[in-house]
Amino acid sequence: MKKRVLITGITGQDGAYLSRLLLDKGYEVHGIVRRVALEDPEHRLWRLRPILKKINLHSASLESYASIFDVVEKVKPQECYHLAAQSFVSYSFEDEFSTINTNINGTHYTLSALKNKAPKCKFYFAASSEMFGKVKKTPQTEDTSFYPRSPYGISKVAGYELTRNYREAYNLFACNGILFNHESPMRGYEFVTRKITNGAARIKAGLAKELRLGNLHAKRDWGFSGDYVEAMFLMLQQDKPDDYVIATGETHTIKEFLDLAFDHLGLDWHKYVKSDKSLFRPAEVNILCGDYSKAKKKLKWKPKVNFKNLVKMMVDEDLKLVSPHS
Ligand code: G4F
Repeated sequence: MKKRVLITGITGQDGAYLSRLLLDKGYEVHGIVRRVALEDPEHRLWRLRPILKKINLHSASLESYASIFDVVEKVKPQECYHLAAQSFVSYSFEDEFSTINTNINGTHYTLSALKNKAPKCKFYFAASSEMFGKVKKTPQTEDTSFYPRSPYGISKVAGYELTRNYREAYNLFACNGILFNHESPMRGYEFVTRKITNGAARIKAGLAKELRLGNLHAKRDWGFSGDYVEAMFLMLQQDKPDDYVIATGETHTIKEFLDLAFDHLGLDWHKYVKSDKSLFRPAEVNILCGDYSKAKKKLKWKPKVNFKNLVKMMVDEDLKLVSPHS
């Protein structure tokens, strides 16, 4: 009998990589999507297109306990990866209520439905390095205290605590993956890495003349999503549930990302990048750098794709997309 897995947020970057990984491992993959996604698969399910026939999609909303409960009752998963969230930090400042309500309630509903209908199911929560916010120390470990700087970060701290509490109070096999920024050619266009690689490719192809960005001084620890979903999987294969930092241990500025991306195309970014004050955040996270020693020791996990190759991979794929016939 195949193992049944339920993935919330299956339409996103991580959902797409994780479903492929679990299909390869012989799982029966179920995913929760919004009803609108099923009505508009061309635009909303593009990341899943090559595997659509191999997975089972269920319509439900993170805002409705009843809808999550129904799917959990129907699928009775043995593993559940809760990736769904309003995950764009910048937008969380504009609509803090919906970010906080959806992210916290969605996590709570999923945990509660599992407790009631699939209490043996192993649960993974997509926690985030945004929880460290105004960092207390560098590099950040599982023991570094949180100081979130955005409604998004606050919602993730609450999700993290809910996950821990369901583990301690209800004996659920529940893990927090404290994932640092992770990117890929399937990254959404609103995040800075994809905005840069897509922008650079469009400039190279003559489709754009400039790229407007906000704070170029922020530092991030950027890894590859394909590597990070393996860590999620490994967390749920352990004997005991626990929390893990998943990172590369390296930090780079947005400027360094620009250098590599534009250099790769033989361009000088200084000629094209324009500073746009409206893209600065009201409260910024200046530096993130993760220490993944615990994951290395316990999960035997380490990142495979380094910063330079990640940037190159993303630029190459974006160049193909903007100039498909060259
Ligand atoms: O790419 P970003 O939007 O990612 P951010 O805010 O670090 O969040 C991502 O990583 C988190 C893990 O730490 C996840 F939890 C979260 O869901 C998401 O995946 O911005 C990165 C940095 C920021 O400092 C931002 O101010 O890039 C800076 N930046 C400068 N110009 C910009 C821009 N960010 C965006 N999105 N767009 C700009 O034009």
